[in-house]
Amino acid sequence: MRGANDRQIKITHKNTPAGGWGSVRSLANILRREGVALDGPRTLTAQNKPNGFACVSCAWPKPAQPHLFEYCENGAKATAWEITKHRITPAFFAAHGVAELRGWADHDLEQQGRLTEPMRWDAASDKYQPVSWQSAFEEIGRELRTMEPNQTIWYASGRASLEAAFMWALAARLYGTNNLPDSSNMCHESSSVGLKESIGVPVGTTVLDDMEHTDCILYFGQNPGTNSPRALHPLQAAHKRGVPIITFNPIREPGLEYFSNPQSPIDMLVKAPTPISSRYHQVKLGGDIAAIMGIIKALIASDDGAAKTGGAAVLDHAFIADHTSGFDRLAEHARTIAWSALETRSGLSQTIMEATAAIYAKSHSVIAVYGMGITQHRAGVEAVQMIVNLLLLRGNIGKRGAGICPVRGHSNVQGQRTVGISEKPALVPLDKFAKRYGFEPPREVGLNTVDACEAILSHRIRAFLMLGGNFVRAVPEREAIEMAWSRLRLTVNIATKLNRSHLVHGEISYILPCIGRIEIDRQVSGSQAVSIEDSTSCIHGSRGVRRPASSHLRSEPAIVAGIANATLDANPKIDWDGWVDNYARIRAEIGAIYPDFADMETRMWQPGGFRRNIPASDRVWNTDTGRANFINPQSVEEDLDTAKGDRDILTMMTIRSNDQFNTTIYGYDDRFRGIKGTRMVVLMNRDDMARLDLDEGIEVALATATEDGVSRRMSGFRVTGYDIPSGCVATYYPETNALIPLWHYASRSKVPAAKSIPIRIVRIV
Ligand SMILES: Nc1nc2c(c(=O)[nH]1)N[C@H]1C(S)=C(S)[C@@H](COP(=O)(O)OP(=O)(O)OC[C@H]3O[C@@H](n4cnc5c(=O)[nH]c(N)nc54)[C@H](O)[C@@H]3O)O[C@H]1N2
Ligand SMILES: Nc1nc2c(c(=O)[nH]1)N[C@H]1C(S)=C(S)[C@@H](COP(=O)(O)OP(=O)(O)OC[C@H]3O[C@@H](n4cnc5c(=O)[nH]c(N)nc54)[C@H](O)[C@@H]3O)O[C@H]1N2
Ligand SMILES: [Mo]
Repeated sequence: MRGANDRQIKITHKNTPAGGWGSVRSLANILRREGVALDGPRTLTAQNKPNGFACVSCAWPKPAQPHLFEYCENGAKATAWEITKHRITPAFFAAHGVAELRGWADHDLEQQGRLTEPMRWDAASDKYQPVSWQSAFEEIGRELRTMEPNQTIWYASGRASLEAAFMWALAARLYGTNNLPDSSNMCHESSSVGLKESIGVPVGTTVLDDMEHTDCILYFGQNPGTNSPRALHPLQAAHKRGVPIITFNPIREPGLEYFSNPQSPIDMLVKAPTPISSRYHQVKLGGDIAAIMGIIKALIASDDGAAKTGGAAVLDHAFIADHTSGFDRLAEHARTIAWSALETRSGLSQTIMEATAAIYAKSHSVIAVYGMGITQHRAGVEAVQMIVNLLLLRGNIGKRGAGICPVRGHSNVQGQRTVGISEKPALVPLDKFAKRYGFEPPREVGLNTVDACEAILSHRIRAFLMLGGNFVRAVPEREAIEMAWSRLRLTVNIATKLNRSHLVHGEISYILPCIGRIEIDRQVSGSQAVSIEDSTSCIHGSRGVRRPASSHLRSEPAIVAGIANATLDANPKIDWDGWVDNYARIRAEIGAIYPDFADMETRMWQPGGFRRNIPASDRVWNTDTGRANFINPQSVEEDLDTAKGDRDILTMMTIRSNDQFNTTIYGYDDRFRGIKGTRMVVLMNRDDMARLDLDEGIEVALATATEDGVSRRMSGFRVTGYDIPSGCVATYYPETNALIPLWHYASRSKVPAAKSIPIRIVRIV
């Protein structure tokens, strides 16, 4: 095994621009490592192409006119990871017991390659042993039939197709539960809750075309260089058009500073990367609400001034009058709040907030883009709504070149919610399900991710079924969760790669390996296509191009059908096997329940996909007031996350490196941030280091600074000086998830507040 000790650690303290030769080299290395250096590049040419496959990495939209190579470094890495030549066979599990594998690093587990056969954990030998699909389904069905439906959880990570997701949600409801949490509960649920209240849709309002027609882009807490690199193309184009791009982020993310397009020979040769952000403001962690309030305060002051002097209005009063509700309360709040409070909380000066307001006011059409830096705080929902407030002031929703753009994570996470994976029955057309399939769906609210963790900790759950993902690694409170997990009666993991969740298992545990989206999915009626919905609500067809990693694999729809057949009573209106024979039949069912999806069979092949109806994009507001709501935030000055007054308590964000996809760790380098060979760093402001007497490079422990009687502590972090606001630190996710209390989440959305964990640095003596 490759151990941490064999790696050379090198920290250069230098940011590298996104893209460029570094990106080309990094991709070549990974293709070589996965054994696909020769045929991998051909597969990549089908990525995000009409009639090709939709990238398995992020959810950034796929343009109608794709580039010759419509993929980025990280999308290509995700492809290489899935099409790897490496395999985990039953011989691997015979050689390595589960207790031993639990000691392996996450990277090493997934690096073993694709899972190839269904496996069942054998208690006597503590090993996973091969099992037939039939007996796997029979035992799972037998067990589930003995349980109360609400004692089971049907989790989905956001990658599975619309077809698989629809079947998964339907199977869970026929079985009798709305316990359908998904990765979105840890991600953009703050958007789903916040946007629904503000503008009546739980999703963004922009499409790619808006990027081409915008006059100004505001970027809050999202890191496109690493997490949605194809966004750098439209950003680069916008920059070249002279569009101001104003970024708010505690750290200077290289992808938001400079980009060298690896697909443009000129960019690569002239060696001068294009700047991306025209202004970069290093806001304090959780300081966005205050920063935006400052911008709003400046806008309202100018508008009030103009009203007095008879000058041109700064706000779009006609839009505010015709389309919105709640303006006066917000305006009053902005007028009265003190600049000093806003400066302290945001870490930005009044001048910066006023200058941003001036640029915003000059721009006809403004887009606000955001990500986890906004949603993963205790006030995550309010932060989302604050961005909407800013946009509404000048009618920047529902006009070309403007709108709100949450950047979703997993490639189909938004789509899974659209077709029924939700713990909230109010969001699902249950009556239609009841009518079409002749059953009474459960009506009570199910468990979201945090609730599911609580229920597991209090031993109320007997079975956990996982359609993709790595739940135990992704959630907070890792130690307690791992301990409680082994008390589960049944754990079922539908997966492509081995991960920690498979090793921390229940009394009966199965690994059910599935084919990936890049692979050819052959069923009775021939090779099948699937579909996904991107961050801009466009639905795309996707067709695999590679031979499956093993002949024993089954598709996700086939596995869901296997579990459903073994668990549920026969239903004459549902032909699980027939649906699997021909996925067009599943799409017909989706279309029958969700009218937006009618005729998706042909429309999903339209270049750029087809867009669902998003009423807010047309200024139709499905909210409680029938208008777009300005929502006045409660917590502008207050820091909900970290106790005030104690300067030894720092606020920690957990971030992604350039070499990972969530809990999948491709490697130990973060090229963009100049960190090589390790992920066990704590990035700190140098003044804080001096104040706390911490030298560069020393090893420290981190302890969660909460007073709930639980001690959460991890050691082995290397102090690393970094350009980050004082009082803030950064570590990598998922390593530090053990430090996040389960109760530390966004109010109302319950998204774990993974970007604002109060911690203390503990010297090791
Ligand atoms: N290659 C790759 N691609 C991915 C993923 C991956 O792991 N690897 N993950 C996918 C998934 S599921 C998701 S959800 C997305 C995640 O994509 P992002 O939303 O970019 O998530 P993070 O990497 O967690 O980074 C959040 C950014 O917010 C900043 N930030 C943190 N706190 C604050 C704050 O209080 N205010 C502001 N303004 N900024 C803040 C951080 O510095 C960082 O730049 O990416 C998806 N795409
Ligand atoms: N501290 C901290 N915690 C976080 C976050 C953070 O920023 N900080 N981010 C949160 C976010 S935004 C998210 S989305 C969650 C992610 O949580 P999850 O979605 O649960 O985790 P992933 O790491 O994306 O799941 C990886 C696993 O998915 C399986 N897989 C990959 N492809 C497929 C496929 O095609 N089919 C199937 N069936 N399985 C597949 C593989 O076995 C792989 O091991 O983590 C959250 N946790
Ligand atoms: Mo995510």
